[in-house]
Amino acid sequence: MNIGIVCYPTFGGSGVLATELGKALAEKGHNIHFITYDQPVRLGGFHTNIFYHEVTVPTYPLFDYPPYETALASTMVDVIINQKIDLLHVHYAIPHASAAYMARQILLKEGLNVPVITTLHGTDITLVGRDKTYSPVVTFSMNESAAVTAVSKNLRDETYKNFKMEKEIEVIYNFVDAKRFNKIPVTPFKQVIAPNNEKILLHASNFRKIKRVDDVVKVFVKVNELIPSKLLLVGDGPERSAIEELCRNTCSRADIRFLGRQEQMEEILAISDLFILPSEYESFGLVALEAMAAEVPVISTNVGGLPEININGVTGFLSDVGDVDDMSQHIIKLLSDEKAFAKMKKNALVQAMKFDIDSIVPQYEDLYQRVLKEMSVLES
Ligand code: GMT
Repeated sequence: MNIGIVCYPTFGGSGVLATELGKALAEKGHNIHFITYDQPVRLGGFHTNIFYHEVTVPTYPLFDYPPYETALASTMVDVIINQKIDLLHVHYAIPHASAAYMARQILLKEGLNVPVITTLHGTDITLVGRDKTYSPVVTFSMNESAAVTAVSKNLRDETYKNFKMEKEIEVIYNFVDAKRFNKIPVTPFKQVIAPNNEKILLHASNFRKIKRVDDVVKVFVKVNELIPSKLLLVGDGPERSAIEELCRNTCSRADIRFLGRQEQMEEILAISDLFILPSEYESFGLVALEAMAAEVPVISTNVGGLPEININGVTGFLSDVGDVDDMSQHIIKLLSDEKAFAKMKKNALVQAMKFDIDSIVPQYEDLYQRVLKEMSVLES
């Protein structure tokens, strides 16, 4: 199949998932055409059947807001015609689903019927998409898609609750390539971070308010009082300077390291003991799944899709949003019980395997086949 994938090229989970899906489909022989404004961060090196089409948005003095959606729809039309695209898969509804609708209408006039599949990732529904500034367009373009998928049951239900859906939403969970996260021994790196064999706690996010990174620091401070530990903070975003200040005021500079944005999460996970994700909401929590694939138990909140991935008392622990006492107590207890900790690490990997790339990617392929079949039945 010739498949067009539209996503955000950044470090966000939706872009990461879309890129990993494209790479996996290319491995299976499909031709994958990424259409976005920058090279997706996880794309990496050269792949024979992966192509990247950049969306450029010309500026003009009249435009206070350059019209990205129009440029995106026009690029979609161009790529679909010239690369003979069979199907367009857009990740994150805003503005990808509505741009795809526009492209599809243009192509229908040319006698080309290219179905659009929209995958909902989270904030496109729960935060941004629900805002009345966007919701009529998001609702319309979801309903006009040939199929809509959500990355968790919780996100599916939230979408039904908040939008007038005429379309059924299929759940296709996010996935992880567990092989990539086999613990790689990285002793020298570990020695630099934790020279006295301290425990290593990890958090990774885009440092937005919804991630509650301040709770990560508060939890760490409590744990470190009883168990000598180090905290690694991966990522960057609007809250970073406030978090740096909180760290300066509450703990020793030597105990916390800001690593910035990182592509090689597997190397950092390989030296980590626990992953902390205290978010206000996560539709899924792809980083938590990657942690589990690296046998790193997850201390998370109990919101959104997180309980579908992180099983309380089995693969990690779930706490109420903001309950830093509960989170730190779970960590202290777990790190003090070697046997329970070892078991939880194994459980984390077993659970992550349920979301392995080899079982999830075929679900997308089946969906593509179904959509193309339904379309050809309608046309005949
Ligand atoms: O978490 C973010 O802010 C990034 C966001 C995105 O769109 O890239 O992540 C969302 O999609 C990920 C991939 O499906 C999910 O794992 C994240 O849980 C989800 N984020 C939220 O729901 C807040």
